Amino acid sequence: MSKESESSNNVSLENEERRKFFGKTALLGAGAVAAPMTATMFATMAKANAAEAANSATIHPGELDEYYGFWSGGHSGEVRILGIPSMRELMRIPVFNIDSATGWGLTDESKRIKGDSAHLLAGDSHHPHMSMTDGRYNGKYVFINDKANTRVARIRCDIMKTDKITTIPNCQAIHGLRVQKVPHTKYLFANAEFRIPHPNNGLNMDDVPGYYTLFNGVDAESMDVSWQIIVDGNLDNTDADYTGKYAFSTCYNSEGAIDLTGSMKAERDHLVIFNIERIEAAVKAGKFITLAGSDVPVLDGRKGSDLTRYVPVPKNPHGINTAPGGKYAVANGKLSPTVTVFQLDKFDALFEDKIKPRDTVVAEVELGLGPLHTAFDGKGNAFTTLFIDSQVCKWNVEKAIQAYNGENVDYILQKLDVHYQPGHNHTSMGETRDADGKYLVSLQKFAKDRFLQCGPLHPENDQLIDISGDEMKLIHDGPTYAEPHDCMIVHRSKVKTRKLYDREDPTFAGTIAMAKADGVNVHTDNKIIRDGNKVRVYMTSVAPAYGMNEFSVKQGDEVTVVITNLDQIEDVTHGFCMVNHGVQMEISPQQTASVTFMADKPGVQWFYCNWFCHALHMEMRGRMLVEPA
Ligand code: K7E
Ligand code: CUA
Ligand code: CA
Repeated sequence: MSKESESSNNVSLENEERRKFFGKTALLGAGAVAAPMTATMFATMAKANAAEAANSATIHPGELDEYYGFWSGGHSGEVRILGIPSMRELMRIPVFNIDSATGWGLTDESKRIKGDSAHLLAGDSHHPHMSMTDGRYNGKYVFINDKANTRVARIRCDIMKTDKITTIPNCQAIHGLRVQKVPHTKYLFANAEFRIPHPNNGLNMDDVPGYYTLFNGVDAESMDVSWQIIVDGNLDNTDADYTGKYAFSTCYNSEGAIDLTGSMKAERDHLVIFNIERIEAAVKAGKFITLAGSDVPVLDGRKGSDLTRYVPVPKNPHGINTAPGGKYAVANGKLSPTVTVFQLDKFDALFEDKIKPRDTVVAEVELGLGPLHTAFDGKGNAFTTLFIDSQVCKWNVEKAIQAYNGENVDYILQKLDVHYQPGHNHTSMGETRDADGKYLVSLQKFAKDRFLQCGPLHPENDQLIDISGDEMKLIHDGPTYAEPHDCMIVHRSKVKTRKLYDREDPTFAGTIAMAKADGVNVHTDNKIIRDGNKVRVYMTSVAPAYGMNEFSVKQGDEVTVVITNLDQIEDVTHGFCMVNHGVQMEISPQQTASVTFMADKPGVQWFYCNWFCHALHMEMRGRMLVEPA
């Protein structure tokens, strides 16, 4: 049974006293200040405010967090799970990378999941997003893109392991990735960023105007690409609405340039809006082409198409974020100090050509320098990262619309310094109907002086901000390793994980099927099957011993070791490492895992368990004898 955290009851007496004292000072500071405050007084007050907020969010040893945070791992290629508000790293989920601890990328099961890209050992993950039903997280999957190798992947939330990886054909660099929110996540929407020649056969490099890129709809269950849409310009970030009818993507290179200055020439690039119903109808009606090397339907969504609309937006816009109510979406200007607010119920009229593209814009207001991404509290307020100003700007959407219409209202509510240069930010449940306005995480690209020096390479700095009151309060600095671009914060009630594997789990069904074909029951048998120069070694494990403590093969054999962990106790994970063979893997309770290697060195080769499992863990080992050829 989960232990409830009672963080709010843990404020110490000392802090109670401090709260009273600084509470008064804060009141003075907010209103007409009686006596001018010195810089030192201000710093002390800010510190105390932060300390007070931090205390209310402290998760003491043994207590559990209220939220799961899913972080991308950037060019480490993985996904990480953090607890919020503690910001403790709970788990890493290898996806596009290889992982020595779990054997991800080394085991036969993970290679099967990686499929045609199993030979690729690197990745660049940016945007983790959970599957939804009716605009709410459904706890089923987390999806993530790989910009480096044009892939998308799916993580199963019951076991928190990657179970599907798909390479998107006909394009390069999947960047923006979001899910269809309503009625459920039928599609992942995946932006290919870089424009390329078609066909990309090495004969047309200089035909730059002929380059194009594609917006992709990926079936969330099969993880096959359902359709691709040719667009004008390139594609950066994407999001979807709360009716299920539209997805939309920002473009920073409407110029179609291949160099930096060229992509900054135009004062406005655009948001391209995709009409999902029309796209599906066009695919059904067979109004598509296919491109060399795949049979995925490709539709033309360039300007003039009835599948898309293009709305001019200043300037090299980056993030696009739908507000929880579903009424608005906000594009972040990056090279323009503005955010552009779209009223989404105007999109129907736009597609019926009753209004002009810019008529969907209800506000375009200045926030500060370098707006990149926006998150929402579900109470009408938005939080935008200002990369160049190193700030988070809290602003009110309705007030911004009033100001844009010429009313004299202050739409900016607060600017909070963050350290330093924020990219994405995310609020608790903020991309769903359940946005609860409790926490904001701001992901900074630079840590500079915030942590102990660790050489020329610095960590990044993820800051936790309490947004439950009128004022944002910075409460935690959290160093992270390269390079979480994005995260999402999911209430723990939405996630139900297994404690043990199901013996028939589909992630190792292929291995069990192989065993069956060999006449082996992996849950009872310890057996060696020779098949020409392929040898399959099936063994069980129960702490602290493998079911087999020695076996023999011949030099030159291709050996597959299949291990089934029969332990039924939560947390008793075994490992398997064959010394000097670059082979190791995780075998969690009731899991079957396998790894294949060449027995190329004659002699005695020790293997051992490398996940600490028992007082006699060191003794959990055995010998492989390789007879000389
Ligand atoms: Cu802004 Cu890849 Cu979402 Cu980086 S992206 S910050
Ligand atoms: Cu089994 Cu360590
Ligand atoms: Ca541009």
